[in-house]
Amino acid sequence: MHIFEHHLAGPVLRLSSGADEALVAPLGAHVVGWRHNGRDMLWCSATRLPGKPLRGGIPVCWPWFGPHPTDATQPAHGIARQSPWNVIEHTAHSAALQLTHGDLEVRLDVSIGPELKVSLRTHNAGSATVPLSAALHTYLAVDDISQVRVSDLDGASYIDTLDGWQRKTQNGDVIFDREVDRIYSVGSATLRDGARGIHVDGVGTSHSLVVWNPWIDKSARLGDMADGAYQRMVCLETAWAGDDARRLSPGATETLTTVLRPLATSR
Ligand code: TA6
Repeated sequence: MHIFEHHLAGPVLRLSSGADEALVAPLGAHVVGWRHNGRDMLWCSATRLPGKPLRGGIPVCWPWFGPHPTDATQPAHGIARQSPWNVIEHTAHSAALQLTHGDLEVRLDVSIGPELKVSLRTHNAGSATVPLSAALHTYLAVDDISQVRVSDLDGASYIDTLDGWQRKTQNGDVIFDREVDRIYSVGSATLRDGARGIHVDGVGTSHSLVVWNPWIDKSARLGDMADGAYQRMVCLETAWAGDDARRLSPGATETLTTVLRPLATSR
């Protein structure tokens, strides 16, 4: 098994497809890097807070998204991203990792090709129905936030978590000139960043997509985002969040998938 040391994420698996590569840390089943056509497609912080997950890549938010629904002492975005997962498969271009949490068994599959595909499959091995929310919390790298547009959400409804969780309707492109933290009732979105672009697709497994940029003040409060780093990242997160949170019956299995598909560079 080809494992090497990442300077911030610790031991990581390397996946490759031609000159492209992806890095997956068994700690958190955390995709911490993806290079496509010689470019870093995912943003990662240059610093890491002690005892906190590395900010960036594709953190796994599971088995709850956001604050714990009833217990404020629990970590935000669940336990998966801070847990050691078992590596159960590793080929040149793919990896599978597994974690058990109570009656829930979860498997993460990552594969690299012309696109990056990440799937999170949860099985309820218990005898009770379990509430389940999650997100594949993808931090996309962008050249300049002022040029970024999310171009296919016009008319989509969303929850604005920064404005009393009010339900609103998107008017035109999503642009970033302030903190944005919204749960869109869609299954996919396309981000354009100047001549580049990427399509984030839940391939029918999700009906909620979180769009987040912390902007200046929130970034400063986070402690692991350098000054100005907010200008080089946008999160487009395929999720089970808001109205799309799930309830998993005994014996049931549900899968949340995100496919990240680079668009041909437009000149
Ligand atoms: O997905 C957006 C969000 O829920 C934001 O509200 C912000 O909290 C972000 O996730 C990062 O959360 P973290 O716990 O990783 O700092």
